[in-house]
Amino acid sequence: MSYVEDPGPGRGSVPPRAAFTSDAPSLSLNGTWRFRLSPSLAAAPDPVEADDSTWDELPVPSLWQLHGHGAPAYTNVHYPFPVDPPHVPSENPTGDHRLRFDLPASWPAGSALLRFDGIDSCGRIWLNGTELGVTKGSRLPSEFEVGALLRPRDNVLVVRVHQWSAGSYLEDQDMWWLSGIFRAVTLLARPSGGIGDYWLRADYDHTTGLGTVRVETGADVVLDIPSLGVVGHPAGEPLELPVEPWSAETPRLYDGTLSTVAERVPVRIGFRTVTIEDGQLKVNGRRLLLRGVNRHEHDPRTGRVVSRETALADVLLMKRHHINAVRTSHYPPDPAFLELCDEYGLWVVDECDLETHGFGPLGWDRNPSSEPMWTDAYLDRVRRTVERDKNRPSVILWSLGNESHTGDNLARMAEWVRHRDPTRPVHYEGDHECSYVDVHSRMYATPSEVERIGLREDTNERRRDLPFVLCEYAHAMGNGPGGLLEYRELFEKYPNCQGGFVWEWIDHGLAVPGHFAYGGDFGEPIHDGNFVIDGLLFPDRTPSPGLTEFAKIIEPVRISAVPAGLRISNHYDFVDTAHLRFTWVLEDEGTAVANGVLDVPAVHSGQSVALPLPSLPPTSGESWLTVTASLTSETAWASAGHVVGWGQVPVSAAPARPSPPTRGPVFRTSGQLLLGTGEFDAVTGTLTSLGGHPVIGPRLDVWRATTDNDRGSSPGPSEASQWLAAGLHRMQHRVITVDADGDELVVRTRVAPPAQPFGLFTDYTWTAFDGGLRLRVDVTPDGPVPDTLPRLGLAMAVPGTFGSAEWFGGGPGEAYPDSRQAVRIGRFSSSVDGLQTPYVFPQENGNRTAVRWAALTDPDGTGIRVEGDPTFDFTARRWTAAALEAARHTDELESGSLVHLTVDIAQHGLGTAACGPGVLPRYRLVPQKTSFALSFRPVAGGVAN
Ligand code: IPT
Repeated sequence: MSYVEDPGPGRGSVPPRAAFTSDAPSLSLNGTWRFRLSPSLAAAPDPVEADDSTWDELPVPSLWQLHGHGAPAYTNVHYPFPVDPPHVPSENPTGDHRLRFDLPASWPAGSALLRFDGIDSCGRIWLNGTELGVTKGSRLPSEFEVGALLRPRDNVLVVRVHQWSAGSYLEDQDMWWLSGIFRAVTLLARPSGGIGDYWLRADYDHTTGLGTVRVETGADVVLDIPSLGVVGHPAGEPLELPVEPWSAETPRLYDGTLSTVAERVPVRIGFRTVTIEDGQLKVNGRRLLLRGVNRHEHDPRTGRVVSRETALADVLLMKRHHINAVRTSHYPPDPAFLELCDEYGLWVVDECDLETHGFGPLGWDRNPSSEPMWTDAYLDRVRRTVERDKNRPSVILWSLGNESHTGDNLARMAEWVRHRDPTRPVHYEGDHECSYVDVHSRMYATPSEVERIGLREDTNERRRDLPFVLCEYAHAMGNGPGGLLEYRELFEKYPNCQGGFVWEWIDHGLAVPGHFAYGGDFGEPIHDGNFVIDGLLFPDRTPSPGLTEFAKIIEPVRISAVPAGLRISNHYDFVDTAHLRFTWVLEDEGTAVANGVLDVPAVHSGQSVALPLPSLPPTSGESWLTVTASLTSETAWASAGHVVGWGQVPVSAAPARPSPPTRGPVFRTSGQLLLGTGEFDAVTGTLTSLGGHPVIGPRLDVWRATTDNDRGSSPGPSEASQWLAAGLHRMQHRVITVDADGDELVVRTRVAPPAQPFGLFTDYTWTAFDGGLRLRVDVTPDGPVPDTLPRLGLAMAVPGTFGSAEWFGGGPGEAYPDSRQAVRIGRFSSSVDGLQTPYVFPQENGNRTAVRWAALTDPDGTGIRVEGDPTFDFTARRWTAAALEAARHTDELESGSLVHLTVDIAQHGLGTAACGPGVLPRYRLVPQKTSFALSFRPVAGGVAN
């Protein structure tokens, strides 16, 4: 059997060992290589004897499909090739890579290792004409001994990479299929008497405050930790000493050195102990609450080639959004990422490079997890994971892989891990019985399922008594996730429910001219469309509203209104609030009128204090006190002033304003009705002009451009399919009467879709007052209306010149009923263009909620203003909901000559039905008899609102 289809591990490499650097010479072989792509192994000429002068150039590391050779392809679960294990297609794109290199003059003779940090999916390697071996396990390192083959000048390194191999059956993660040498290539001199491998175990006893450090390595290695006064401590001997522990909140690392006469290795030591006690996962004696995300490695231009700068950008964004944990879904990341997790403080679930999901749709028949021919590959993969990352204090759980069902090979992996590293528990979600894992893990469980787990009603006693985590939840595809608050409440209520990891960190969109591409955009015959666009970050790492919401949900300091004033609760797992400064600002209808500093005693982890409000000056309008907790001084990951928590206390409600006297009557002219500042069409009764500005509508509207979650089924038919079947996107407006006698204009209509017996009786009652119009809308469902509506409100259009928005209400960002914790009440402004959230796959977005009033104006301040009774939601965009629904990429949305405005009394929630539970009952918009009122005023230029 060809090495490509051999289900076993690669061959020829040295045993796996820890990733580390030392003072021994090393040579990066990253750079410009020669490259030739052949359509198959059979068609690929000998790469060793080849003349590469006619080959293309290719950067290494890279993925060749992103450099004009072949094309990316995306599938989620399905293998893009016949499921015929361990065979792969004969048409197996084969990329030959060649590099000529010289050694630095100072390069020492003797042993040297050639290290590959990642080759996708299988590489065969030759140096100076001698074959070194074969790599498999795309996101795992391989090292080959090359000392005897090196020459001072003109070394020729040849790496033949196959897109498909038997290993591809174990690498069916939900991501792009991309191939190449995508992580670093390094030559490492290995001095004789040097440090081949080491395991630096640093435990912490929270009852004594003592750390214990012990180095497992070869003989004659000594440890120095200058800041702890440790000098020349021999490896193998435990050493106990008082230390500050490491945690994600206090990532205290001690710099040290391991040395022999021949080599020095810098080490960074974090003291911490992971335990499972009383059914809880603890570090240093404290229960953890994992406020985590699943992180794939992604860059919109280079794919899974992720630089240290990009990894750092991820870590900083996570820390600044209060995220404290990462699951490295679904493979070990570039080693630099874990070093950054150590340094900045993140709890890590380090996951092995393993997923066989494509067997799922086949009933798991012939699934590698239970076939003996794959056992060695499974063990090889977990061994390389654990050995590589064993020195990272941030790693607190080993995860065997993802979505590979269950089987002996997984149980064998767990057994190996437990034996090799008893200090870290084993995670794997697919062991539903929890027979070989230490943590009970689920994905996308509903809040009520989590509640049952919290109540420990499980009849499986072993599983019942384990700590519980959601390794995936809150699928962040498109607009969403909705419903995060309900999970937080459960994690805080049940000690065994220890949080989870949002799916997922970043959209995997690939940058192409004009937009980000997703599955199907490269002509793939089978693909899963935009299911790969499901992150909290847009592909370019701009935070999406979902991340802003998640950050608010998990903020470590919570500030809330209580009858006596306000409450400050510390939700850190370890630290008190002494590093924070509390400030307040009082806003009168969104304008700051007073501010100050709040004197807050240090609140311990898990504790809270109630405080009276500061003394405040009187205000005249609706006013809110906003209290903010921010960092007093700079940290490694944020500057001083970075906000870690905030809350609002209502101080005074808007004064009751008597309704202004009405100004009638309605006049009729030719084809028009005139009422106050408004002109109406005499036949349809719709407003055509307000204060001289042409307008269209407002008319009842219940449609929104469906979100990925609206289109998701959870299970059962999606909301979107029900709405579409009902025809909610094409309602017709039948005018029953237009009654224009006296001071009121009353328009009775029935709004209904074609082919359906149901409708919504909708009455519009217009009155005029000095300076504007008041509208009351009464909606009465008639007949068998659908179970839910996307939204309920009005749609209208105003001149495209009204491109500036200002409002008093929820902001600054978008919000929906089950995703609205991140907005505060204030006065905000934005361009209409700036109100849009550019979801990679266009869909409903940009809703502003709890709005008291909003104005849309031109650059001179001329426009219209809408006032709520008391509040409304709105969107304003330069295209219709129909255009938004039809668009498949952001650059298909074209601005027209109008601004389309929706003004709603209700929106349906978002939910996470794209993968997970749908909209919870309390956030569903169920049609019922509804009345609401709004006022419309023209605004004159230069006049303040
Ligand atoms: C789950 C996968 O583990 C994850 O990789 C991703 O595909 C996610 O779904 C959806 O985006 S598995 C699914 C069967 C719940």
